[in-house]
Amino acid sequence: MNPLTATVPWTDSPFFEQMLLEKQLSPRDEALVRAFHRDGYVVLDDVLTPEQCATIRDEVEPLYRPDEPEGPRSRYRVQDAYGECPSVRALAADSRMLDFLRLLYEREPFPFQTLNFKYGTQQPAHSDTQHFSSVPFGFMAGVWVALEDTTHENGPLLYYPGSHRIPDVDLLGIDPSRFIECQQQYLKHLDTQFERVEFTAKQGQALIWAARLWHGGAAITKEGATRHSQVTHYYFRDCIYFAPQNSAFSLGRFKLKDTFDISTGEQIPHRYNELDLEVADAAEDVTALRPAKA
Ligand SMILES: O=C(O)CCC(=O)C(=O)O
Ligand SMILES: [Fe+2]
Repeated sequence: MNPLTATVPWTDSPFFEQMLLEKQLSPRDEALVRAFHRDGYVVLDDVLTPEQCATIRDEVEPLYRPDEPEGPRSRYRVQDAYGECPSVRALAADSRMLDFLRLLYEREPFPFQTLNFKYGTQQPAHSDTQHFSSVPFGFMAGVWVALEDTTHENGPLLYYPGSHRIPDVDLLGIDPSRFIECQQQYLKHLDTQFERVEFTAKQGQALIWAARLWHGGAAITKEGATRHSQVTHYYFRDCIYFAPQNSAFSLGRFKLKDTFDISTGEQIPHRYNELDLEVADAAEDVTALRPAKA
């Protein structure tokens, strides 16, 4: 195991420039990786053709539930449509995305969740590590793909370049409601410290965000306007996967997330780099881990 990348993705490392030099990437890859390091996200063009976007939209359409305002499957959102829709699964498992994530993280990525949206989410800005985190920290990424053009009117994705440097919230899992409160404190400062960008995406474009990049959905200002899009969330191998709310991760107690690679169905074990782990103690859903006995 490379000690420089044992605790932090190399794109987030203070030694980034030196490591980049050693890799001798193509000018295109170097520019993309440098942008990801600096801004916490990168945009890729033409990931899908208009026909492929239409296929995903058509396959997912019957899964929206017009009578459900919120929830994993609702009038505007379908979680894990990959189960029913081959096109959703194919995008999640797209080898160009996996190759690029390998380059950014130097670890084996696997998709563990998909979200399809028919309308803008209008979600307040957040870091996805609020829901899914990892040890070592930062080994999670989201890939957002426009399945139609987005404008300032149809509730575009918004994000704050550079906000991936804001540390994670750790309240030791004492009171989950305080977790949200703490995030809201961060939110108040975001607009004063970081530029707020609305992503007016072209159909087929993808935006890859680093685990801690703050992002959300802007307001829909044209009533009824759709904003078809797909998000795939990726973890990377050889990490502990956990939900920070209800975890006391600084004390080594995790609300673990059992994850599997949605492209293969393979369950991915919690590991710490090259170390196999076993449960040391489990109480009320909170688990302590220890190195597995050989
Ligand atoms: O598409 C959006 O508006 C945001 C989605 C999001 O935050 C996510 O899937 O993590
Ligand atoms: Fe998110």
